[in-house]
Parts: sequence; structure tokens; C-alpha cells
Amino acid sequence: MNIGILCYPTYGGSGLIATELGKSLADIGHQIHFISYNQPVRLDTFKENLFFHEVSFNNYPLFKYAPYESALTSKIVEVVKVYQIDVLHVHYAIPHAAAAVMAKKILEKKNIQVKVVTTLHGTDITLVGKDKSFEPVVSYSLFESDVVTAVSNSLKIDTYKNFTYDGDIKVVPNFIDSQRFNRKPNEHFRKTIAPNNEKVIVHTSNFRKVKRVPDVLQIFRKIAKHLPAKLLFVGDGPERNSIEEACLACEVCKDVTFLGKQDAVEEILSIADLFIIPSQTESFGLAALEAMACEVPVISTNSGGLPELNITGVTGFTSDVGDIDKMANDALHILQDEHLNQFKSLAKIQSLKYKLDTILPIYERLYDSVIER
Ligand code: GMT
Repeated sequence: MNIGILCYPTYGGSGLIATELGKSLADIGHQIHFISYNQPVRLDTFKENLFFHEVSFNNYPLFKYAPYESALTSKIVEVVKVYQIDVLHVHYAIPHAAAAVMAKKILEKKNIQVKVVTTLHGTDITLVGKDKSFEPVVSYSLFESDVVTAVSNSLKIDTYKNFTYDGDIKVVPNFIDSQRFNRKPNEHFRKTIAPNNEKVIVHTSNFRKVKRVPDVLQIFRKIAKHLPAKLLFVGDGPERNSIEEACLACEVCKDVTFLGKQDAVEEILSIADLFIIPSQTESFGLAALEAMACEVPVISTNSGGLPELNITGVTGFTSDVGDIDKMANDALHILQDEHLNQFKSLAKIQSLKYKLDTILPIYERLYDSVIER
């Protein structure tokens, strides 16, 4: 099949999922065309059947807001025509779904058929998309898509709650490359971070408000009162500076390290004993899945799709948003030597449900089914 993939090119989970999916589809022989405003960060290999088309346009002084959606639509029309794209797989509804639907309508006028598969990822539904400045456009784009998927059951329910769309939504969860996300012991690295065999706790995110990163620091302070531990923050984003400042002002400062954006997250997760993800809302929690695949138990909230992934009492624990006392107590329970290994191995087992080899054929069958219609 000739497949167009629309996504954000950044470190966010939707862009990573879209890129890994496209690369894997190319590996099994499909022709893949990424369309975005930059080359996606994980699109780092050359393959003769893997293409990237950059959306760019000349700005004009009249425009207070650059009309990206129009430029994106025109680029989609061009790529579909030139490369005979069968299906467009759109990741994150805003503005990708509307642009794909508009391109489909333009192409219909030229007797060119292209199908649209829209995958909802999270804040396109739970935060940004439901705002009245976007809701009618998102609802219409869902109606006009040939297939709509969501990354968790919770996101599917939120979509019906927040939008007028009442068509089918298929749940296709995030996935993991289990070759890459595997615990690879590195004693040298572990000793550098935790020279006295302290427990290693990790948080990775894009440091947006929705991630509630200050809660991670508060939970860690409570844990550190009871056992020697180190905290690694991985990633970057708008909240990072204020958390670094808060950290400087507290007693655990010497035990906390900010590593910034990292490509080889699996190496950091491989020395971790616990992962904390205290998000306000999280449709799936790809970062938690990556941790579990590296045998790291998870302390998370029970919001969104997190309880579908993190089974409380088994792979970690879930708590109400903001309940940092419970999260710290649960963390201390997991970190007891007599419990830790069992949580680690059950986290790994749970992660195996989300292997790329399982999810890839589901998407392939979806594309097949829309093309045949
Ligand atoms: O919604 C976001 O904050 C961004 C989005 C992204 O582009 O990274 O993340 C969402 O999609 C991921 C991949 O499907 C999910 O694993 C994340 O849970 C989800 N984030 C939220 O719901 C906050």
C-alpha cells in the first residue's frame, strides 16, 4: 500500500508512535510518505520506500496567524496525486484530521480517491480539542474520516463525551519495540548515578502542566525520608525551569538530576527501580509502557487510560490525581527488597501485550478494510 502519515515531528508520544509505525510498515514493504513541518525526530534511517515531505510556505505580513492548515492541505493533495497514496493515516486530530478531510474533498473533485484513518492520541480530545474554538471542526473531521481509532478505551469514552461524533471508534493501543525497550543492565552507569546502591527513580515527560511534574518532586521528598534514593528527570518543556528552581530550594537537591532530552531513554530506564507518572490526564501513557518494558514498576494516577496499562497492585499502583501521600506510600511498598523483583517482572509481562508485532497487523488490516470499501 502507499500510505501517507501526518504527524507532529517532535518528541511527543503521538509523533513517536506515528514514526515507529511508519518505519515498521516500510520494513514490511509498504511505501510510506511522512508529511509534517519538520523531519520527525525518530525518522533517522534511509530506506528507498520511506519518504518525507516538508510543509513550508512563504509567510505574508497580512497574516497575524500563519495559515499552516491550508499549506498542509495543499501538500497532502500534491503528495496523494504524485505518489498515488491509498490511505492517509492522521495522528492527533488538530489540525491533521481537518486538513486530511479537506484534501480528500479536493481530490474527489479531480476523481482521485484517498481514504482517511484518524488516530486520536490524547489532548486533541481531552484538553485542546474539546474547547469550543475547535470542537465543531474536530467533530466534523471525525464524521468524515473513514476510520477513527483511539489509543485507549478511556479516550474512546472521552471522545463520545466531548464531541457530537457518534460513529464507531476502534481502540488500538500504543505499542513498544520490545527489541529496543528491554532491560540492558549497565552496572557502570548505575554506579555513577547511585554509587551507594540507592534506589533509582525516573520521570520522563515533556514537562507540560498536564504532567504535574511538581508532584514527582514532592513524592520523591517523601520517599527519600525513608530510604536512600536518586531521582532522574528526563525530558524538557515549559515547566522545567520552575521545577529546577523548586528543587534547588529543597533538601533533596543533591539527589536529583535533570538529564534533559535523551534519545536512548531505554538505557536510563535500564538502571531504574521505579517510574512516576502523576499526570492530570493521560490517554495512554507511552512513557509508562516504555518503563514497564524495561522492567520498571509504575506509580501513576488513575486518570485516563493509565489504569488500563498500569494494573494496581500488580505492575505498580494507581492513585487519585494529586494524592501524593498515597503515591509515596505505594512507592515505598514497591521499593522494599522483598517486593521489588515481583513488581519488576509483572511490569515486564504486562508490557508484552503491547508489542509492535501485535499492533502493526491491526493497523494493516484497518488500511486494507478501508481501501476495499
Ligand atoms: O496529548 C499530548 O499531550 C501529546 C500527545 C503526544 O503527541 O505526545 O500525547 C498523547 O499521546 C500519546 C501517544 O498516543 C499517549 O501515550 C499520551 O498518553 C498522550 N498524552 C496525554 O494524554 C496527556
